[in-house]
Amino acid sequence: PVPLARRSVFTHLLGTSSHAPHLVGGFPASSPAFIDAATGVTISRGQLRSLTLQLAHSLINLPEPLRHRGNGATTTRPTVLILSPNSIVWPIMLLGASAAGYTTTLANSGYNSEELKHQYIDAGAHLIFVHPSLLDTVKKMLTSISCSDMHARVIVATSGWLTGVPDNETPDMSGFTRLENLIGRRQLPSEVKFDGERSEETAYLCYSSGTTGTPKGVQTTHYNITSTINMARPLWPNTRPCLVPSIAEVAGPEQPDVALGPLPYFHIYGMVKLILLPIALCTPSVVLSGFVPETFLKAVEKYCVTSLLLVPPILNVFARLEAINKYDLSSVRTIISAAAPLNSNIIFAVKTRFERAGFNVAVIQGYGLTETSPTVFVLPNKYAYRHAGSVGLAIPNLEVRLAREDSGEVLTDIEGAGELWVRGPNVMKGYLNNPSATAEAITDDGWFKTGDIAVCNAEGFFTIVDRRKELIKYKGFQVPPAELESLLLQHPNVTDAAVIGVPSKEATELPRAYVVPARTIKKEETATFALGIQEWVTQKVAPHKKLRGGIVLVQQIPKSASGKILRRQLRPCPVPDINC
Ligand code: 4UV
Repeated sequence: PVPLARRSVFTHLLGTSSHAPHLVGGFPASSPAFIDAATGVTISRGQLRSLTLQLAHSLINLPEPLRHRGNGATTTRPTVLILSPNSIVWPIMLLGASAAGYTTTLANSGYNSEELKHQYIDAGAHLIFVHPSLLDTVKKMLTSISCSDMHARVIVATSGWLTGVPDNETPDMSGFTRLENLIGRRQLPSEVKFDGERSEETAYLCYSSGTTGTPKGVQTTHYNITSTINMARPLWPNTRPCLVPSIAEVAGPEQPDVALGPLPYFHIYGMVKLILLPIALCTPSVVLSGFVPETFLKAVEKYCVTSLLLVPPILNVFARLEAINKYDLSSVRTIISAAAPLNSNIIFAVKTRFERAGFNVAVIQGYGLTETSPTVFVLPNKYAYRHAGSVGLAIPNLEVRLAREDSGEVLTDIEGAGELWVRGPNVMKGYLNNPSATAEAITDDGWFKTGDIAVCNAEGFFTIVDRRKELIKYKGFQVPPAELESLLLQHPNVTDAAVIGVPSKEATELPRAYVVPARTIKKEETATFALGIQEWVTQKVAPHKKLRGGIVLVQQIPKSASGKILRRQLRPCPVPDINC
């Protein structure tokens, strides 16, 4: 086991002592923390700490009514929502808000105003940090809930003041507070007060559908985060190096580690692996928004990136990408894939493609969930080849077991497949305002049921073989079928619907709807009818939830006696004759 700490996320990562003010979180204040790929602008650990404290100070000193909106949610903590693609100001917002004692809820930057409204209200948020390009979505959302003091609730997350590249000013931005207005000019406290008791407070609130239903707020506490960081940290003082490596251990001490990934910061994978863990390890993290292969490879070459954090669909692109030959990628030592299953053929194809270009990389997998903050398993580099396809070993301090899906009985036969249960300090506190979903997910004695089916070999290496839960993963993004089903039921021509994921090489899974039409559809009009529904859904959802797997018209949806959709019966459904 590794030592765990009951402190705030801020103190854990950016704490300093008056005896050693040149150190921030134990590393030199002058070390680079974040590098903006587009401009090369770098913020050091010292700057990050100072900017974070300035923002926290401003948030703490906001007038009382702005700190507590109380829009019906049961949370008493002030809560800020971030809606932004990746940008260099993200770490400042993320840490500044938690240093101020706020809960931060992270919204998918592809959300439309309706999807955003659900999260804003459910999380009990009262402030919003929004990227200038998404201000319209926020205004529409706040107008729809008749917000009377919009200008006080919204902070535009400008970054031009830091990068020197002017933000795209729009007339809409006038009258709103900009991020730089909350930074600078203030006398700062040298530390943020935080006692250990408060480490059970919610620091971050990402949304996950869990095993069933619509997205729920996952209450990730300060303790969950400080634990997950320590559990993933490699050579923690006074402990022996553990078998499971972190980014830094994999990269080795001789070359400074540099991390890069196209992962969105609003997802737990991006937040922890590209923002929080790099700070803890003093690993510069390169900030990039979106994935354009050549831009990505250019950044790898320019910033001598050692660790790439990816999702399977991007590895799939790499497996075929000729452009790999055009760049000097010799700095790369590890490619980590997580968030969805990765086929071992792709692992070998990527490794071979890099080898042909003259670069030797290890391609490994991690496995985790929003609810486990996130890491559960990592495959150590040295086993990358021998155990390709496995998600690896459980990280320290975590207990894992495989249980029978139906009875919860613990499997003793290690060859058998069972539902993966985990227990440890990185397991969430529970779902916000949803005690029944929490009780379903976490047993009385603290075991969290992942909803994934796994096997374990005699050496303790786990492989994910199936998913018990409803969740669909499109390019690593969660698509909750229940959300699409309830939307489809609002369509006047639909009487019943079920949504499942169909396998896709490019995207892992594509959401497909099985729909019972409200009237008889003639054979020749089926394509138009289905297309109409597909387009109707497209207009109402974020891009990752589009019904890219098509629509299948059926007479009825298979259901259990209690009315639960029997998704497995839809799964082997032969290629439909009525499809679009
Ligand atoms: O809640 P979520 O969207 O969370 C994630 C988290 C990914 C990780 C994993 C390891 C890390 O170290 C890390 O930093 C981030 O995706 O979705 C959770 C579900 O995604 C599937 C599985 O069904 C989870 O319940 N999933 C995640 N990783 C894998 C996976 C994997 N390697 N193989 C198969 N399925």
